[in-house]
Amino acid sequence: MTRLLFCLAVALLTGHFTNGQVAESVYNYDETKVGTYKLPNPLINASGKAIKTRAEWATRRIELLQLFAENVYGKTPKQTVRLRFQTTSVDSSALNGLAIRKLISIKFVDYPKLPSIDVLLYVPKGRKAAPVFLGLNFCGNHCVTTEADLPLSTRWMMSGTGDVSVNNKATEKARGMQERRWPISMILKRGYAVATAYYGDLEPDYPEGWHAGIRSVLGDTTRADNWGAIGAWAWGMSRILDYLQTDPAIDAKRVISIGHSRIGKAALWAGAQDDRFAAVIANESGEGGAALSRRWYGETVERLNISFPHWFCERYKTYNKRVDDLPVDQHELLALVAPRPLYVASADGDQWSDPKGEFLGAAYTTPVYALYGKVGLGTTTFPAVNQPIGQTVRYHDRTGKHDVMNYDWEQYLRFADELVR
Ligand code: GTR
Repeated sequence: MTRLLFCLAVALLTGHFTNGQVAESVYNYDETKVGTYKLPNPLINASGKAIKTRAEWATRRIELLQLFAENVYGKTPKQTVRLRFQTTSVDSSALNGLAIRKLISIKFVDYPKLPSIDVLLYVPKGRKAAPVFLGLNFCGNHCVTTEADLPLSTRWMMSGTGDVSVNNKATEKARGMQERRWPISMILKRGYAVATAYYGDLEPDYPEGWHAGIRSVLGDTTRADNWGAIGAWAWGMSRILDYLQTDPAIDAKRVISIGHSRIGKAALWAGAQDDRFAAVIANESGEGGAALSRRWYGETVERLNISFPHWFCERYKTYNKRVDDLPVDQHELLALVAPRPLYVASADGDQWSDPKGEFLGAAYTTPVYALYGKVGLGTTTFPAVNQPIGQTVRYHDRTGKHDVMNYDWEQYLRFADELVR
């Protein structure tokens, strides 16, 4: 009873309910109340010098990466980790003969106690060196497909409704649970491979989860700029890319980093740091992703840090009540993808992610793409729903809720056809 009262008091004080549920009503959804804010200029460096050339941008880019590491995501450890790629299964006629399906375990040679990253890879049959969409998944590889022979992940799983996990272990009920978000056959038919792995292989998604993941052996937990879980997930995407570079079935120069929501934040941070990613797609990545932090709308930096204290670096929390002091804002993260193609997407039923803030994040990359003679988004006018816009940088605001729908994939496939192939 006391515990219940305590939880209720905490919930009322912080607007936070358990399981990451948030009393969204206490947050601003009124455009007229957003107020004014001054964004840092990606083309003015820390000493106030204007950046005018690609060579100067190359140096500014490093500075921005450092600022994001020191203040937002934490520093990604630089040391090379020895990996062993072990193919554990190959089905040369998966999904009704559409694909070759492989399971690959990425093992950490020097840390045998760490869980491996278990990659599920589909390659379109009959295609040589396929471009690939690489994205982590929320609930284990068995969630993205109904194929009965795919082993259930044995890792820690978030509790979910309908017995999809019991005592934080996946059950058969989770099989295919997020199949709709991963239209694998549709993607394969367009000539692309799909690579995915459970984000919990890198770090289970709860505050103490780091003890069971890569951050237990890499980094320095005493530092205010130590990497957070998003950093760990992003790092994992680069390790999967390390594997993909060794697989002749894959065109490793055409690996697209993709992610939804918190995994979209990770996909952006991965694509910003690792320019081997040919393009980046952030689906409804929201606060700490594509949305401008200084815009007071929907989720806030403070809310993010209270609900998910393990996602970012400790120093990020010091900006909870003073976001205007952040030396960066999220349009500069997006600009780090330049000159590579970037897609930012929102949903009108997902105001928590601040669609307009995501749009503006994408729009304000314009001067950086211009340095490369490229048109980024090409407009600062927020488009109507279901009206994809842009050139090297693209954006849409889909009707519907916070999710990944076929509509989103149709745009991503067109974007990849036009810009990545
Ligand atoms: C929400 C969080 C968002 C977003 C989302 C998700 O609870 O507030 O920032 O990351 O979770 O990952 O689905």
